[in-house]
Amino acid sequence: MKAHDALYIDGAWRPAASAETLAVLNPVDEQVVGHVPAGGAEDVDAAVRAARAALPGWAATPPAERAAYLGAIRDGLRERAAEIAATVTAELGAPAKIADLVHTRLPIAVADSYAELAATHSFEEKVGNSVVYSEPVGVVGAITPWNYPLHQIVAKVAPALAAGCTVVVKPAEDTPLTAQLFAEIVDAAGLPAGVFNLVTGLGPVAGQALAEHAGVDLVSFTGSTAVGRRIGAVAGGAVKRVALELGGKSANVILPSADLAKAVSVGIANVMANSGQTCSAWTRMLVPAARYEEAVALAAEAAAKYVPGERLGPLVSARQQERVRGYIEKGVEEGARLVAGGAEAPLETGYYVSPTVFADVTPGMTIAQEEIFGPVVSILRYEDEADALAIANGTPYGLGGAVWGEPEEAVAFARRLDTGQVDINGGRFNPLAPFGGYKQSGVGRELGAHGLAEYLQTKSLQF
Ligand code: TXE
Repeated sequence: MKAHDALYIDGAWRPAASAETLAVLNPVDEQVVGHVPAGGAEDVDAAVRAARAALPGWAATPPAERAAYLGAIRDGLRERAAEIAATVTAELGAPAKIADLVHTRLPIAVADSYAELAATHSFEEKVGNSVVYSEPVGVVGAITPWNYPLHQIVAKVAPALAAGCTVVVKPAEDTPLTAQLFAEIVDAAGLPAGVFNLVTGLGPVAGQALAEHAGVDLVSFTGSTAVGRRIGAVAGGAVKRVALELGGKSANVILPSADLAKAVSVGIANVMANSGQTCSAWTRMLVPAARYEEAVALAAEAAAKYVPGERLGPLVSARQQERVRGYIEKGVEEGARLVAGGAEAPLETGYYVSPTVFADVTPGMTIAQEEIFGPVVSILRYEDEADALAIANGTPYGLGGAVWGEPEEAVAFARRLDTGQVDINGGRFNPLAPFGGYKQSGVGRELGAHGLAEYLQTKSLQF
């Protein structure tokens, strides 16, 4: 595994101001797989200055040319797909199949969608006696988490570049190697110096410096609600744009008319994929009382197929493993019935947590309210549709969700959910569909034309 001992600023790999480095661990064997520089405020400042200097030129580059650069980035991602998957496996612990199918191919599809959108989007529009121009917001500070190391970066950088913005990325300290690989690909695509910059470092140091920098016009953050709140406050105080993609506690609502076996098995797979480290994961399964025990038995059986170390990868870090085990203990303490898994670590080495299913979960329990971010599913029973709706909407979050049942009924139910995205009878990922939260799950949308709009501001000329 090659790792850079430098930051990518103004079109070149440059040493950080301090010689301090951060070790990157493989969550499977707990061994060090690389070191990256611990960038600080001085480095962030250099990166933001480079992005500002590059802004006028990039903003004035015709959208079709920006689209061509995005196409080159997409091609670079395709060419180095195997390396990307291996890097994600090394620093996140994702099993090889998921590293390829989800962590590599999905962001390639997103990059592709923006290469297309940059070329086809209309950046000016005639409205009556006015012409309305969509112009780039400016310099973007992108702060990304570790759960989808490449996707989280591409979902911000691709629309920002398509819009004509320049970018400084501060990736998560747990997964900076994939970010460095992405920077290499951007570099090879030949973008003008300063359009894309990468500063690795700690959240409260490099991340905070980026969010607070006066030269940043928009902060796009994905991560915990706690940090998101602070970033929102900083951005609000400075009157700069902000996009926040935060936590979730999404409901998988199984209506009486649903194919129960399918809804349960896809529901379990949805949570176990990426070991539960997905902000939109369907962590609450809502089942009609009449079919409750049947669903519980099916769920326990489905979960047991996710063998830790085989189909189920570890969590990203010892810290996350401890956090998730703490939630499992809390679930038991509060009286939920454990039907699969448990808090005990299943393997001696690696940050694994067993696939865990709780039955008899009531809506007020901690495990039914807080984001666990591990392979843990809570099954709740409901009496009628009104009850199901109140439970589904009864958390501070509203990011994803699913409804299973007769299609018209399922759509009608989904329309009443306070959430940004709902899969009907197991929908497929669509890189053009807007993704983002209602309520405390965030502000703004990613992906597709809605994602592009986050990076644009409008100017109207009247005639
Ligand atoms: O997140 P942090 P953590 C949730 C999930 C998880 C919990 C904690 O519930 O269990 O958050 O994860 C940077 N100023 N999600 O602690 O700290 C940090 O360096 C500026 C949901 O890892 O929010 C990283 O780049 N930046 C989620 C990014 O913020 C700061 C994905 C996210 O890290 C900062 C990840 C600061 N003061 C966790 N402090 C999702 N929505 O998908 C940290 N950072």
